Amino acid sequence: MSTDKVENIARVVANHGTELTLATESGDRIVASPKKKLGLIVTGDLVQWHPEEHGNARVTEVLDRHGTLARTDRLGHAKPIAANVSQLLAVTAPKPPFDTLLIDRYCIAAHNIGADLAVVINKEDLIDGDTAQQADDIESLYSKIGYPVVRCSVKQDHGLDNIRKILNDQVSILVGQSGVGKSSLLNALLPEQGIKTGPLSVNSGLGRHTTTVTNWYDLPNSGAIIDSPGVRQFSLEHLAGVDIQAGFREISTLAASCKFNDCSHVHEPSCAVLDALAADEISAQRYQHFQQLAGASDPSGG
Ligand SMILES: Nc1nc2c(ncn2[C@@H]2O[C@H](COP(=O)(O)OP(=O)(O)O)[C@@H](O)[C@H]2O)c(=O)[nH]1
Ligand SMILES: [Mg+2]
Ligand SMILES: [Zn+2]
Repeated sequence: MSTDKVENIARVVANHGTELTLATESGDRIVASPKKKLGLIVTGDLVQWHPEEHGNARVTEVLDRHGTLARTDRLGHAKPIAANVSQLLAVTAPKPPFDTLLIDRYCIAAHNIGADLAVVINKEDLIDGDTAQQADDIESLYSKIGYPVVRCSVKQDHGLDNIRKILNDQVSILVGQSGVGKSSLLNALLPEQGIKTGPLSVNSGLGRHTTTVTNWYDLPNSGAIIDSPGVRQFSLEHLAGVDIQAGFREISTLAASCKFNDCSHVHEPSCAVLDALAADEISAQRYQHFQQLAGASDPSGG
């Protein structure tokens, strides 16, 4: 039987290095190897494939991508984590401690790939006297900027319906520190999939690294969700200063009113950002994170 001419479209639902798992249009899962020279194929990619002899399958082409989430690799280049992402779900929790600098990095990443972002405050059951104010501050800060903020406790099965609403019609990727409950959340949303989660390790307070491959899961009604191990240490050094600034929506809007086009918002006269900061109209924390991340970025855009 000649199988040469049969080309099909499928979604990459996992990348195991040399082999890809594809979800075909009929919903089957098949394992396929990419043709040489196709470059890095990531979870979320749509590909063309054809069957080969002995039950093998070959990926022959990668279709155009949108929303490729990338981080900076060891050489300072962008390394794709997942493709065709439309929303980042930035998960945070009182344990391991809230990390707003990381949330701000995800805001930048989302903006630069044209994706939405929502903040999820998980482990509400662990919020106590010390962390209650921090949770409230995160909620008011990010909602004021215009990001949806949802609180939940996967453990107590609370708040998950609000998350389901945010996930509708989106390809969302779960991002956040290890141990905040990303895989647990996924498990609660898709109990039939049996996703591995890790207990918090006693020593570090961080979850065990149980997510080893970036996986795509179709949601029951519409949309999909991606769980990835590549989002924990998430640096953005491959982005230029202008990309960093654009990711801070409220600062970027104000910057248009600064006297100088190339205003760094540190010492210039008639700086709309500094004026807003002095008037308490923008968050000092966000401003500080902006300066920290813009200062570390590649001025040439790398
Ligand atoms: N107390 C509490 N623990 C949770 C909650 N959600 C997840 N966990 C626990 O946090 C640990 C890390 O979860 P995991 O889903 O592996 O985190 P991931 O690294 O972000 O994927 C596990 O022991 C979970 O049982 C929650 O809402 N409350
Ligand atoms: Mg995980
Ligand atoms: Zn300025």
